[in-house]
Amino acid sequence: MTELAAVKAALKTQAVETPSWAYGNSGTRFKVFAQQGVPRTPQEKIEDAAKVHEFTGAAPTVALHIPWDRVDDYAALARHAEDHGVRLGTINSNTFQDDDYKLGSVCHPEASVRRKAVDHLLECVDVMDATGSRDLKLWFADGTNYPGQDDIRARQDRLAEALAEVYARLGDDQRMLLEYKFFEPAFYSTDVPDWGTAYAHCLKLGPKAQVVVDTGHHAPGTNIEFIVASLLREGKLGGFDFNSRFYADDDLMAGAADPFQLFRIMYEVVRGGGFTPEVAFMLDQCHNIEAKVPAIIRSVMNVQEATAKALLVDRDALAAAQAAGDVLAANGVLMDAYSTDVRPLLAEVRGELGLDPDPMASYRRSGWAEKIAGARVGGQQAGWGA
Ligand code: AOS
Ligand code: ZN
Ligand code: ZN
Repeated sequence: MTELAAVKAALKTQAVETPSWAYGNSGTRFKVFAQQGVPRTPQEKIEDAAKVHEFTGAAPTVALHIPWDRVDDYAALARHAEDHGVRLGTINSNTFQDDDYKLGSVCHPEASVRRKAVDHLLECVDVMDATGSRDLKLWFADGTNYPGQDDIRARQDRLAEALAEVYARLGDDQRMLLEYKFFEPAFYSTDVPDWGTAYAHCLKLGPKAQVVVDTGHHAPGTNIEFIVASLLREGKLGGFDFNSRFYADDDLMAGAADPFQLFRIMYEVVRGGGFTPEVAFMLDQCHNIEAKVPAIIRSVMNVQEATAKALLVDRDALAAAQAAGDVLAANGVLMDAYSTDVRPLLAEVRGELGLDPDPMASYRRSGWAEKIAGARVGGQQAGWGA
């Protein structure tokens, strides 16, 4: 196989999971702008996700969020997905949208609230059993707003206890992905603020516990690719929540704010052997002012472009320059790959997969946007920004 053939073959295997909540209305605490044609049910969110897959060929699964996507029959929902050419993916839990969680969920000082939170997480594993999902994604809004508000260390003990109970409930082929975020909604201390904390908990729990890196959850200037390299080295990178940020947890389209950063991350993924199904590539975004389905198509394409560039890095030339201590040559090798226009290559890959080379244009031509605008009245809010 030529090198280019190997790059194309790898690109054909790429799978980016899209989040059900990205299809719903969303906004900030200032305003949620309703859009026409927004899904009213989990089934309709899946139908939109299926469109993203139909035109990109690279988004075969859709993540669910419980309770936003709660249904009576999850097996039937999984069949609905399959009927539309996609599968249900990661199950996202919610221990942040209930009055009981004002002081936290699994880290709450009161045992009864912790019990309620853990029961919800266990319910999420029941859902996974029914949907056939592999991963449970855990993001905790837990933390404190004021110094002295609660015992930081005791909260870690409560967290460890809760995680251990959920871990014990996982089936042989199931995993838990622990997500970290440095602040928000808590403003003084967050109980899982960084990859070190997530890693320490996952290490203690065992191989079915893995860290998930949400690209928007770091302080400005953080070298995210270093975190990715380190987690991969330790066998603890479970996946990504891709999105872009300019300021905080902006949840803009992946690759929109800083495509160079996305490339550097994908390079470390490729370099570290992480371009495998063991690492879940997910989007975690909200499209507040732009049309949702095409924004998600664009995001998938942005991830594909960063991946293609990462795969094109001449690793031998890079290693040689690095070994020779040739700083500028090494940097040049990386920049050559980043500066390559990979759009023709991806168009070719799509053509070989029997897809239209231009997903955005083919989506526009499909008439789906007009169809859903006419058929769906009273679309659902994603759950954010209420
Ligand atoms: C919150 O900031 C996180 O990024 C999450 O991954 C969250 O769990 C997701 O947006 C769905 O609840
Ligand atoms: Zn996230
Ligand atoms: Zn987030």
